Amino acid sequence: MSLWLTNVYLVDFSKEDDFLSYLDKINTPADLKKLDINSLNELAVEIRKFLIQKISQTGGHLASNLGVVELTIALHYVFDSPIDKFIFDVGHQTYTHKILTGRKNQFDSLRQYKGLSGFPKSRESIHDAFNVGHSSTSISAALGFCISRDLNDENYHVVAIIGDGAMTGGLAYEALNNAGKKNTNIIVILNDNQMSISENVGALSKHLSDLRTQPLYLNTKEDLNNLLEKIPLLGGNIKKIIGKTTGSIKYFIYPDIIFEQLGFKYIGPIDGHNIEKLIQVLNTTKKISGPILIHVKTVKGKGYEKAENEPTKFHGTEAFDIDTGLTLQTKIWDSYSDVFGKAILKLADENKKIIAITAAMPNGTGLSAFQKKYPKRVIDVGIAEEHAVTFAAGLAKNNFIPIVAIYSSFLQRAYDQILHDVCLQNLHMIFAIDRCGIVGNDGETHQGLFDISFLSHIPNMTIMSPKNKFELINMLEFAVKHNGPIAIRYPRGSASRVLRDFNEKIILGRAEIIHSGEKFVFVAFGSMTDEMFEVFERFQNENYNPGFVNARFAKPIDKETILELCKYDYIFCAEENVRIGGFAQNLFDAAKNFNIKFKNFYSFAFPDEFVEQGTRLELLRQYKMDPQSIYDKIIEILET
Ligand SMILES: Cc1ncc(C[n+]2csc(CCOP(=O)(O)OP(=O)(O)O)c2C)c(N)n1
Repeated sequence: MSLWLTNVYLVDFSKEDDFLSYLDKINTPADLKKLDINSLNELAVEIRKFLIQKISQTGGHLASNLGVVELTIALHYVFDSPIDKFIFDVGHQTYTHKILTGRKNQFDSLRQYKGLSGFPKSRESIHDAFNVGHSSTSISAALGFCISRDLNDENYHVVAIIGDGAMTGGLAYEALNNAGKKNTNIIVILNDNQMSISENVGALSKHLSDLRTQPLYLNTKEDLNNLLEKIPLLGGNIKKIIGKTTGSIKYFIYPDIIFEQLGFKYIGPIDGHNIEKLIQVLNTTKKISGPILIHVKTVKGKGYEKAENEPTKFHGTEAFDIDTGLTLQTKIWDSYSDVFGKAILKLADENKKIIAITAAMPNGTGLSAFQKKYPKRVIDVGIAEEHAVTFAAGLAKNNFIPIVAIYSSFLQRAYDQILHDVCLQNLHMIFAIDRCGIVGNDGETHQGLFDISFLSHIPNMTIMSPKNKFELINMLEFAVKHNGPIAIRYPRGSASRVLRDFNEKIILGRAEIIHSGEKFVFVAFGSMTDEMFEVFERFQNENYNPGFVNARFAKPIDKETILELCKYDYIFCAEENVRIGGFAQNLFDAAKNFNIKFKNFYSFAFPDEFVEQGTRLELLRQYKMDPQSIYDKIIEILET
């Protein structure tokens, strides 16, 4: 049992009495500041054990959090939160920060309905300076804090903490470019573990690994002399070296470092697991003015062997067994991502023009097998959704068939690229939109509840959603043959097998009539088919004869579909999207455009608000979209 923490981070589990002896005493960052270095190191061991135990029960972002334990301790030791501001990028690595800021007792509810969020939330704590969940925002937000601080003549430190993965996002460079020429004190900490969710990609990643191997951070005069002696070996790269003493740290200005060229003083690379050195560097940094970037090297999954060996698997994990590292929930059915991955590989075998693009999520989107078989035809662009779409548009313009596989909430980033670069030119491109609807534990930053709305407004765009796994395969085949931009949205989790015997040929804009009934009809879009069909069957058992329609398309919707629906007195639609701009609204507008009037029209969809974390069922119940609530509402309507 004691073997799951690696090397020096090993805890002796036989001494149960000692467990949490430091952690128990830490409720605020001020408590931390009373500890000496040895105690801080002990505390780091306790935090690791705490994280592994808690996350093994709740699930969560284990590997990323294990990597920043020492860094977070050092930050809270040196700076004075909440006066000083920590702006975390993505925010999935803030568990130690939460522990140190009075939230350790809430970890049993981590990522659960009404529980502790897995991301920074100002409503949870004054120590969470900026809410986040999507990548590459930290430097921009931090700069906003800095400039407002300067305008108010205030005096505090602002620290952005960004991973090397998040640093592949364009927004980070827009911020660096802006900050580098501002005479403001901003500290950026680059947490470089060489990993995004999967291995990090791109030229910057290569640049960082070059930096990792060069001892640019120097602590003693000896180090400096040693390096100077080695300069000829380093070739002409170093144009200017300035050894500068500020407190006990010396740093080099090394003009070939991208951050230096953007106007930042670069310090690093620093061992991100050495608390003493981190404290020393951060203390010195506080005294240096202007934009500073500290390059910290960490190991993703540090301390838990299984996570160190498989950082991608443990980036975000379900509950797992600590000894074996195996997830507790055994998977019965394929997920939609799995179905997509297999189907697209088959299509790619048949059509050499098919190319898949992922924004740093080859595993999550189900593209791993395709990537393995055709490495040149699956392109991971990094966490760069905007670029992914415009890059794909270039491919499409040259007669390739790009399939852009991106989660719904991250595709929000690329709205203008979809509009301006793809739809305006009516390019044939497929958007495979995963994680549509409720995503569960990641909460409001990750819910995929807006894609129908933001895509529906764009001319030329076609939007589909399958009722089950078989229809996803048919829709992909349809999309490859279609001419123009086309989106297929599907949810997280096990792929449905409902209505598997219904597979009428797909016709653009046409719904699939599952059952022609009388008086009222259910119209289900995509992932709500299961729930609506359950309600439909219940009514059938109660001797009603309602109709049931699988919508298939949110845009366009053809006249035949409208003519079929308008024969009913009541139409009940359901979709996992916000109501505004969603499928039902499109259907209603389509009828209007054909000068056809529906008699009574109802939609079950999400309201105009952000939906918090919870399981899909918990949230469907909260928003009265679970089968029982839908049934009750329909009875109420029919009886009034
Ligand atoms: C815009 C956006 N795209 C994708 C993601 C999914 N995502 C979450 S964390 C992550 C990798 C982040 O890597 P890094 O910044 O290096 O942090 P690490 O987990 O390695 O510490 C990705 C791709 C996201 N949160 N936001």
